[in-house]
Amino acid sequence: MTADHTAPGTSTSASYRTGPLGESGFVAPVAWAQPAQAALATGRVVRAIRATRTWVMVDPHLDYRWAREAATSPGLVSAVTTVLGPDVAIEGSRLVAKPYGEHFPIAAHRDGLNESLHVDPDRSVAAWLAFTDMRMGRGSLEIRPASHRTGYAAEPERPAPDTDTGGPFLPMTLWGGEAVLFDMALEHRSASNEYGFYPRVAMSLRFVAPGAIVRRRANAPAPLPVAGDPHVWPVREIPNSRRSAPGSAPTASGPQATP
Ligand SMILES: O=C(O)CCC(=O)C(=O)O
Repeated sequence: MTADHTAPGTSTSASYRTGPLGESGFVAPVAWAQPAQAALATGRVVRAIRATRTWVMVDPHLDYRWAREAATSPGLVSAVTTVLGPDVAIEGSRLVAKPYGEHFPIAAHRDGLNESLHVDPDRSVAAWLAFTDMRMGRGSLEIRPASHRTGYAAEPERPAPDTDTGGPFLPMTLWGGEAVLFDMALEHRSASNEYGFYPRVAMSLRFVAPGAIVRRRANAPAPLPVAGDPHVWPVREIPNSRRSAPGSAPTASGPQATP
């Protein structure tokens, strides 16, 4: 395989990348709201969940004011532009609410590379926003520090044998209103909500800098610019021969509806 056929963020040997967030591949906590604001937003999320009868929403930042306000909060956007530079857009988002007591784990995966999306992890960053407090047993995000260093080459369940980045998953302990930024190629997962008797609510976002998008599904909504020049978002297409990257879509085996 020549360098010409190696997609951004992939590695085929023991060459490691560092990425925009450094050796650990994550930074936390990043404040995106005051606790009271996060609680207010959670109330709106719960109303939307009841109205739509779904625990998982795709791209809520396009449809809901509470999601747009959270995604564009000054604290969050400032942290993202510090990492990616002045021009930043939201490529996509996902809201996951987990009802108390339901079996609803999300399997280990990496963001930014699946059958309908490929973004360059060196020009993008993922954010996970806690709306509710994320303490022990609440089904918080668990990340595997430094697992991004192999790029997209290593599957979550089967790290490449030449890596030394394997380690335990680290549960994120966050208050509502706090976020974690992490490398698109960092392995992460979450468990079921087994504590607290009320839903746990979080929203994940994919932020991109210009040139980060390698491939997206044809009908994907345009990236939403949130900082800098809004006229810099051409989608860079890649040849069909390079569209066979291994999928890494998360599998949520929990409830998809009926809140
Ligand atoms: O909110 C969660 O439990 C995890 C969400 C996630 O991993 C994702 O959207 O990629």
